[in-house]
Amino acid sequence: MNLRVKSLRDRLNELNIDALLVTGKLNRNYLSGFTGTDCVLWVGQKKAVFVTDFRYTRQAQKQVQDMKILETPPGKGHLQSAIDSIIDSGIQRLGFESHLLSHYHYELIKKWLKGKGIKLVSVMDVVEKVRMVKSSTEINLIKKANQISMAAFESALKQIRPGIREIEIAKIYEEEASKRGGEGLAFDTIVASGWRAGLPHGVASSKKIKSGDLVVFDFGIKYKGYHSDCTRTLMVGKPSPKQIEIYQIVKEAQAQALKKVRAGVSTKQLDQVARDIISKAGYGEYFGHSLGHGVGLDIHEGPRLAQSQEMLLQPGMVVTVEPGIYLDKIGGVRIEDLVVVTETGHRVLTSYTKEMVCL
Ligand SMILES: [Mn+2]
Repeated sequence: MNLRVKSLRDRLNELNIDALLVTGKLNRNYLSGFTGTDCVLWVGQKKAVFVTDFRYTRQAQKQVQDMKILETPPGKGHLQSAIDSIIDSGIQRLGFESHLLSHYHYELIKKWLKGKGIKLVSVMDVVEKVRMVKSSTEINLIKKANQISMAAFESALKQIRPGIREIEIAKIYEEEASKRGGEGLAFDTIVASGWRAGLPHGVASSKKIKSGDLVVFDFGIKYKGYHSDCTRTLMVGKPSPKQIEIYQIVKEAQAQALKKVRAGVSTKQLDQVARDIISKAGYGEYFGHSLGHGVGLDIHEGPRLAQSQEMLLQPGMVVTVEPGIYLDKIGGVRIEDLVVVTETGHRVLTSYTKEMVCL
């Protein structure tokens, strides 16, 4: 039984649609189990249809569960075949992923549906909401991605010294991750040193690391489609009082927010815990991003731990907790853990110390 499809079916009624047309790549793969690329699917209350073409039919027969597999003939697009099968199925209200369907394709669908008595209904983040709560299989894949990533990080860390370039450190991390089974990067590795540590997303550059630099190292990989995400900030040489001060504030904000992560806690409230600590210390305006985000098939997915999102955490969600302070010239600090939400609290996956490490 395909539980993911079942969860989606449970939501169709409240959305007032008979079926959902799924065009987003990660959503298609998530619902069907298919790991290839070209396909479209739709899920109705009684029926689910998966459309691919000759190149993928055999793979789909092996991977796709509880869906009728349709092979689109050469010269006809997947989307059109999917719409044809919808027309034949008696569906009246068809939901589509408005955030993942291009205007061009929307217009095409409208044309194909003309006079067929089917209403197109715009919906958003329906499958994404199902994806937020991970199964134990998914959590194990994220754990594995994280293990590989942490080991690669600890190797790369040993090479940080004055004179080496940020990009060299990033490459060492990336190579070490591949050697251990990593299947690509979750995002461009951030190694941001000195003044560049003040750039929240300072992707590794040719800048040489020097003594007196804080180094923000934000890294993650992919493993069987799932992502890992971690940040540590290292000190090269002797820290200044200001560097120690901002490090300690971020560390405290991270620890206090992390402590409160458990099922039933509001995402907005968690962000507030960290924000209050940083603001009271006088650095509120230098923490210009939200506290964290969900991690799964996508590196940034729901739930967002942010002022703009009021949602209660549920067991099985996997989120980051990553406050930061970013200053001009002096640089910045971010500390990020990847955690699994449980009924009674949370499990931290990222393992490296959060004390200030001076290299
Ligand atoms: Mn992150």
